[in-house]
Amino acid sequence: MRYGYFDDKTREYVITRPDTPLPWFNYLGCEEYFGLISHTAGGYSFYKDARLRRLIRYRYNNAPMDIGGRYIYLRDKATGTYWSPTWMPVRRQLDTFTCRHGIGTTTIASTFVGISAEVLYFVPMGQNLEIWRLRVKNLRDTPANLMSFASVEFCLWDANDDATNFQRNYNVGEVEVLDNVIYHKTEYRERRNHFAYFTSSAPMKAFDTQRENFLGVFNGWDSPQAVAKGACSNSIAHGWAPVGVIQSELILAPGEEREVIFLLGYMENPNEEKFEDQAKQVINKSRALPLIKQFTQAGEVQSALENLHHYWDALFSRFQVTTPDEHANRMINIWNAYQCMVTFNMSRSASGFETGIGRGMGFRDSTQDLFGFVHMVPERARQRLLDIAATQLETGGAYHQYQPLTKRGNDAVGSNFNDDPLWLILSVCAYIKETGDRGVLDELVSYDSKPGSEQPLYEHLQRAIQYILERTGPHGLPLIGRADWNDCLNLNCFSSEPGESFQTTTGKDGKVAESVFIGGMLVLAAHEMAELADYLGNKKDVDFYNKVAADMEPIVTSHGWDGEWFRRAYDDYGNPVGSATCKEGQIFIEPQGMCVMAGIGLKDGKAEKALQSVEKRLATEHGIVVNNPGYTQYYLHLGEISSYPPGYKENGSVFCHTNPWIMISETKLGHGDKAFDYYKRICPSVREAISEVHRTEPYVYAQTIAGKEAPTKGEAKNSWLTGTAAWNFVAITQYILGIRPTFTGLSVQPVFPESWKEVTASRLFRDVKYDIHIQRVGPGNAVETFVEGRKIETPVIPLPPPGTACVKVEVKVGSPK
Ligand code: BGC
Ligand code: IFM
Repeated sequence: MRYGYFDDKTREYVITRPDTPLPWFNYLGCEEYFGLISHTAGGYSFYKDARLRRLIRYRYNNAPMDIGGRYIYLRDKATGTYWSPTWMPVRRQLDTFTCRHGIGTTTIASTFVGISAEVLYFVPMGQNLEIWRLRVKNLRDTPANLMSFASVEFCLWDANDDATNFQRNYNVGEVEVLDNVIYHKTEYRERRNHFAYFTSSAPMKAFDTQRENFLGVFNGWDSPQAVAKGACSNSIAHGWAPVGVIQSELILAPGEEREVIFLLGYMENPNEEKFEDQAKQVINKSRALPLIKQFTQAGEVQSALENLHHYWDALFSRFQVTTPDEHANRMINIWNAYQCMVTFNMSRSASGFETGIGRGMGFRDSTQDLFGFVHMVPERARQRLLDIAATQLETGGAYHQYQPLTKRGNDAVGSNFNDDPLWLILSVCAYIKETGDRGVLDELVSYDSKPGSEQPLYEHLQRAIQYILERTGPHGLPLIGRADWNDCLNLNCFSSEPGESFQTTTGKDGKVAESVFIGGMLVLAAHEMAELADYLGNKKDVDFYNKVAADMEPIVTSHGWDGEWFRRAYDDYGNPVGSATCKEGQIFIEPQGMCVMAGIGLKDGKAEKALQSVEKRLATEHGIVVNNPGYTQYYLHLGEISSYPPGYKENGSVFCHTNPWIMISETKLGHGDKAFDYYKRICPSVREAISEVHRTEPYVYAQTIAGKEAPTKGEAKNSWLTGTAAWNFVAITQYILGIRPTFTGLSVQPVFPESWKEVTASRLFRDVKYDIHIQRVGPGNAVETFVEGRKIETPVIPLPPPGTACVKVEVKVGSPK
């Protein structure tokens, strides 16, 4: 069942009824000011940091789930009837409802009692403010006398404190109302540098800034007493809960339409003013006034909207494809690319499932996210890499997480997730393949953010490999540490503090648990390093890294091989995990994907066998589950993985992040049909048709889909902020379509379904536009490549002479060789 449809022309998902299975979110802003917005206008905004600079208050795990946001009420004076054109929070049955979630814009429209209303929300480029453009039209043949109430509840900036420290925060809230603007000033006393403003293009008839005056102590947002009465009370908040409510009059002749613009903005006094105003302790309101003047004009709003569209046009136009499959087209050209940009901006901080006050940036998460956005924002990717690398430790290990504001590693979470450093190699190589910017390797980057410890980025990569080589276990496989990619597979014995939500101690002083996954990943990373060294002309390192891979490979294929598939690990007692000899958790997806991607077992049939086992034991109609059978009880020596009931999260769900590893592996074996079949099973656009089962947004990937052992199989959770976005983009574009950046040029080597006759693509690569035309001329995957009509002998297109704007590439797939 569907709750809307894709409008690919306008790049929007159009939700046609408000009662979706869950709140369906979108994001506003793409620079420093951000917001989340649900399809019924719930959500919140923040400046740079979802925890420390939050503008709008939002309560997680609430009932209803999504309440609090950017709400406008309309009230008909003649009857006293009031409603929200966004359905929430009043939830009056509307005559029509649509929410168009677009790229950086959300437009919610409805009609009720002969009045149509539409609210467009977006953040203009270059600005720290959001626009709500309300258009109201009188469809009646009599005049309409309406009142609008636009409202926000202010967060007292630090979202964590805001949600917990009431003995303090009921006393600190301060506002000021001056010349049609509500200023939210809390915190100005001690920090003197930031404030929010809320204003409107129409004159305020009245306002409220104290929540209790607007709602009434015992009312909710669904029935504010001021709206019921038709009048705000011009309340000024002294402590308690500051809000911004702007009441305006809308008297409309039959057929008349009016537009009112609301602005919510963030403003900082510059440092010198902060200093000067210390004595006065004032916020500099005059700084906000020019912006208010500008963005309350319809023409300015329209051109800001167009600028935003151009920004996204430019990003997306770097890679556009036409395949025979509309789902693939839609995901690659629009939604998957968009989700990759959102994970770039948000990492794992703020979503419907991440509160914005939890973890900072993940080392492993952010390095992988880069695969999906590096072609769109290469300069920003470069900076991101340098920031991440600076949190690496001198040992070559890495902090698992770091704070985006301070850019320092997080001691509380620690550093011994032993796969982490290897992701930096894959990520830096992806960046250089995309850009050719080998100079990045010479950038001096500190270790553990310590001044004086700076070394070239290349050395960071070398130390990452060294870190693994220095930490191997009894079978010669890499030690797993706290965990590898699977954060919840905690095989070592770490003493847990009393009061921790799950226990990871076995009471044995364990240090020997090993990871087959990291073994495979080391082979992959060492191959990358060898290729990189070759590109740099460094023969010594080529040999060294080839040897690292060659040494680990036989260890993986002996101790890491179970007979039908790759084992997952060895626990701290030396017993295999992910083996037919185990009672539960006999097979895991991760080592099958990682080892085959690393090229292990391609020649001796192990890869083929492993993928057959994946199909037999793990694949379901909703995607491929992470392990099977799921653990039915808690095991101290396995840790958090077994804290989840079978079929959920790391214990047997379709952990979508890993599915593209199997898609890529299938292409390595030449199985285009199988790869694309797996692609479609978790593809949001395909699953749109079963939205009532899938439940999260049909336009973006979720982290997990409940697995075959779960009572709610097929139900997705934790949408938006997941490494799934980047990896699926890589699987479909670089492996199934085969359009893959390499150090020496763009390579085109598709492994797509036999039934596909033709694919075209336009790809900007190192400032040159590649017009690619792929045609199937026969079965199989062998290619013949023509550049500007001339046949070339490899699938890698040589870099054209400087100044070349466009290169035409013809690829014939299935050519008899
Ligand atoms: C996982 C969670 C887990 C957490 C613990 C996350 O990355 O997705 O399942 O609870 O890490 O560290
Ligand atoms: O690999 C991790 C990732 O870093 C965060 N989310 C969960 C994944 C699997 O545990």
